[in-house]
Amino acid sequence: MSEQIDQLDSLLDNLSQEDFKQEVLEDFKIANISRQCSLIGRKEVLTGKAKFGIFGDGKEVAQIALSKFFNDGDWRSGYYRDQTWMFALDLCTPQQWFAQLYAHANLELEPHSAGRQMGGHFATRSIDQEGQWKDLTKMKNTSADISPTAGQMSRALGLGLASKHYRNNEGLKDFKQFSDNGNEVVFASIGDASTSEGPFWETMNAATVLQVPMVLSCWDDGYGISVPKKYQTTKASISEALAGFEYEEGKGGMYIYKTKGWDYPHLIETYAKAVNQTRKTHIPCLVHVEEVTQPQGHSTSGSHERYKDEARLQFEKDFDGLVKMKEWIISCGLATQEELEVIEKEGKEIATQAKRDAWKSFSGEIKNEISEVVNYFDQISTSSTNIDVINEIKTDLLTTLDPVRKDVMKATRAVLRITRFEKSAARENLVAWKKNQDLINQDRYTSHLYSQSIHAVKHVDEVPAKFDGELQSIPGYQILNKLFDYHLEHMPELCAFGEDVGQIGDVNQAFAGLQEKYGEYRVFDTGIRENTIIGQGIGMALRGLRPIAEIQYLDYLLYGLQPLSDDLACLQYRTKGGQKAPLIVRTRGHRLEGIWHTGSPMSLMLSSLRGMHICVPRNMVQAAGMYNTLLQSDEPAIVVECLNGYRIRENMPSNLTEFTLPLGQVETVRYGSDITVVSYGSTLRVVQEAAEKLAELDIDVEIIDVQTLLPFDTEQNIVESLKQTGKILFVDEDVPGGATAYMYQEVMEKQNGYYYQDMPAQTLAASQNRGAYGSDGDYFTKPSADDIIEKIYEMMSDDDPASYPDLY
Ligand SMILES: Cc1ncc(C[n+]2csc(CCOP(=O)(O)OP(=O)(O)O)c2C)c(N)n1
Repeated sequence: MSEQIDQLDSLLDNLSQEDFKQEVLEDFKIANISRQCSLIGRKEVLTGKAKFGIFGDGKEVAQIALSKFFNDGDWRSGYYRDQTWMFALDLCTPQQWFAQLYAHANLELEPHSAGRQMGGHFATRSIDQEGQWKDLTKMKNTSADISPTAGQMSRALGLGLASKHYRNNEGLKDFKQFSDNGNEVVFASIGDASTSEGPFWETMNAATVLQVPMVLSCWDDGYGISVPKKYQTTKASISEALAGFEYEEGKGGMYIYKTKGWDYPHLIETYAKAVNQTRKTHIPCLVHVEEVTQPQGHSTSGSHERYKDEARLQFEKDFDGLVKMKEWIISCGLATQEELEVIEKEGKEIATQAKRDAWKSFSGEIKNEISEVVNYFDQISTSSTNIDVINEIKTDLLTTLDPVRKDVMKATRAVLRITRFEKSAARENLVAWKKNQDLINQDRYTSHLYSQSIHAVKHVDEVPAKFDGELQSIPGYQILNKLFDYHLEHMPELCAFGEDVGQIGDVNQAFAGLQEKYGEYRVFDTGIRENTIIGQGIGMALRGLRPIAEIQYLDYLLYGLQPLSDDLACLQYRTKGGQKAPLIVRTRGHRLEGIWHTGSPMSLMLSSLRGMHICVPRNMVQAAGMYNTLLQSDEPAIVVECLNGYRIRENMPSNLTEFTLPLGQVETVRYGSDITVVSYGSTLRVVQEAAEKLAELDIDVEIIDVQTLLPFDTEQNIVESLKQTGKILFVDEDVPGGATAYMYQEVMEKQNGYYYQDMPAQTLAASQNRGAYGSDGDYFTKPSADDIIEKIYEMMSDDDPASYPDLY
């Protein structure tokens, strides 16, 4: 036994005997605090003080072992079971943990998400209040958790890849606040059942292909909610299923370790070996932690007695990590049963006190609000004819068990409704109070969808494009090529990757020759794996790099949409401005050929990517202006280039690399007096063609290119055009009711366009099926110039049939 202790001690910096003992006892204490948090947390949910609980009981010992090897600068990309890990690293206190359980919308007391995320969703704060990066090498980092199972995996790939870049890319040597020569490891964690998800396999493959420093822990408790692993995993074992990935000299792969969730010494030995190896070599590894328990079952939504048999339930008791750790400590003579019982008691007291403190702060805020409104209610009722109803509302509020902010607001709004015909200073005061609270609540619950930092897109200065001197007219792809060449030269943190982006410089040549010029750490190929291309970009951007991740065709964005929507788009929001990942997704879309190279699913993005900017340039010069803006800002965006536009010649601005296109600014590309047509992207050229033909029919069209769908016409210029023409048509090649409906709503509702129409606004989109192949397919499924001409003519004819007789 003493040999085992000596060996363990040698892994823990050869501590003195006393220090070693203290460390073990401290570990036991943290494990107990964490367990007690889980036990108390469940009660808090079942008694109604918190809404939902999902806890880390059963995973304590493994996470304590892991955290011993987690250094400053390292990153975690984990999931909701990792509370003990967070406690052990001091990245979350038990009180903060309870604050999150109660959804305390207070950043100081709940710094992980300001109450926006359900319990167990952790995030450290990488940026300060102004949005500036902190020194990430001096802190232990955790990327912001998300709930979709395996959603943490693709991001982990990028976090790990960043280390590889910082180690191998000479140009990054000065980026000292992000890396110490690439020595940082990304620690990912996942439950056994979640390894069934596609992103898990995609990540494992990419991580081993790329050889990134990832230590992946699989907490294997045998179930995904109620479904046992025999229905989840080949051979019911993730390490066996991954055997073909195992490292072989000269061939690559990953190291695979197996250990048990209750075996404290073996866990330490395993993590010591795994992490040191991975840190040094950047070879990824899996630590398959088996025989993990889940003493309280999956979550507060149900009990595990429903699906675990007697034998399993007994196993959960016998192999509880805390029980086993206690046995081990006693058997080594490091402490007695009595001494450990004292620690257990202390753990319970600490967790109980943390719960009390967190609840006191949370409920204290609400109590204050209640006493404020009740005071107003009393004042109002002195002169109100509705005194009985107000008193009833007040009593209801005062007798609500564990009231929350919603109860305060509901009561306030009810009183204001019932007293709507009354006038009193007291009522005015309550109105003022409510308005003020509305602002505060906006900040509490809906702020930070977009960056609020000084680097936000809206703060980038506008620099208009100049067309001085002799105009150079070159194909669009060459314009982008010159642009990316310049930025790669001037921004060492910039890199671009995707399918066929490296060697051939993307399928449309915008990066042609740039890998040769800047090397394989700047412009590089990836496998065909859209989900992890996005995750790769997110992880790299979280660590100070500026990735441009390419999705080869917009139609294939669906594979990458999950991390964009679940992870990137809501990153600032779910951390309330604590993390940023200014990833630029570059893709190409709209009409070209066939069902999967002609899509324009803008409404898909509009509904799933709030939090990102959606840029839809009509040509490559406009795209260049957008890239220039984005590269100066700290916000994520997707740029949809026109798939059919790369060979079209465009006049190149003389300040190509400096001009910026403010996002949210529309451009009127043709002035006219009869009708306003609003469009973007590839359709815009078709609208322009139609407008020239319509001029021959005596119809003068004004064309507005919206340029970006998010943000949308921030200066509200479209309605100004409508005021002049009285007629408006929204045209694109999304499905009917897609982005045209979105633009319609923006102009009619937000810009009050409704009041300036001579006739109802109209939309013209593609047909609702996907675009058919060939020129005929395009003609009959996408809006053609003929369709646009006839639509506009019809509108003119409805208004003035004498001047515009029916065409057919
Ligand atoms: C994409 C997705 N599908 C379903 C769920 C619902 N869900 C939450 S946890 C869970 C089981 C996960 O089991 P496992 O990976 O073994 O982790 P454990 O909770 O057991 O630690 C499921 C199905 C989810 N969160 N995300």
